[in-house]
Amino acid sequence: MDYEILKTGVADGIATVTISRPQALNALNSRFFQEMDALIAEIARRDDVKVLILTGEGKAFVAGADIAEMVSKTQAQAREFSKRGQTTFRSLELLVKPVIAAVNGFALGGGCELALACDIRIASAKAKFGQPEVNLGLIPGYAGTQRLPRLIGLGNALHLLLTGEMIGAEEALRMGLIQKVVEPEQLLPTAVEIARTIASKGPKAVQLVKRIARQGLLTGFDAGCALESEAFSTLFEDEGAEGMLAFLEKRPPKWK
Ligand code: CO8
Repeated sequence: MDYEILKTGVADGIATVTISRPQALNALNSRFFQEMDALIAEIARRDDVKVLILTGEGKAFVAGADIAEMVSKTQAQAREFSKRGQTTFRSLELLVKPVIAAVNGFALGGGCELALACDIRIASAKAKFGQPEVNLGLIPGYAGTQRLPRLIGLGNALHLLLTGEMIGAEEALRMGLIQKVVEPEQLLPTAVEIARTIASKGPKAVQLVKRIARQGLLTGFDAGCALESEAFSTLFEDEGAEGMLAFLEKRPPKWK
């Protein structure tokens, strides 16, 4: 598919994708979801991509779902629009390769929900986060009511969801919504540095960590531990054997 909204670049195992619809603060429209589905499928199959970085062009990461597109929807269409977005964001979460949100500016409504579906969130000191749907007489529709409490606890989540308040990057860091705050010019270099670190590790181990940590939150502790032992053991006759041997031989590992 030809991407119009997503500007993509791949270097050194890292795909950097910029959401580019700055005239509407990168608001999420139907075209975005088509492109995002295609992008996720492409990243999944490309052997030259190990980590995905998502960022936004201009002063927003994403300022929410496209209100101009949503305003005329019927109840049935709104349900479909919500389910469509939930499915795309779930695919992003299930993508075997780690995804880093590099939040450059406004991450509001659907934009905050997009960041929540990523694995790691870092932000520019200029970033602003919020779930302002209640200001519009709406609620989040891309699983924000579900991911936010799981990520930052019910009290913090309800505070954001009920007040619609916009918070800065430092407050988001304090709540555990994001993992790091950096100066704006350091945002992409920092994201790339984190991505490079991840890309240098055992690729199967990285994919298993993502899958099992996420799965265990859904299935519970004991089921998660069972998955962990199973996956742990599969690495022994695989890249784990090379990793441990390389350590003992005092050399860098050669991953397949
Ligand atoms: N949708 C469509 N257009 C938008 C959006 C948006 N979410 N946000 C900004 N824009 C447009 C503005 O209309 C404006 O367009 P124009 O220049 O043609 O007038 C342009 O982007 C620039 O925006 P502003 O002039 O408003 O820029 P400011 O710097 O003054 O303000 C804000 C920036 C504070 C971010 C402001 O634009 C704003 O409040 N935006 C809306 C934020 C919001 O409410 N987001 C939540 C939307 S609802 C949602 O995301 C629900 C998700 C689940 C959907 C489920 C499906 C049913």
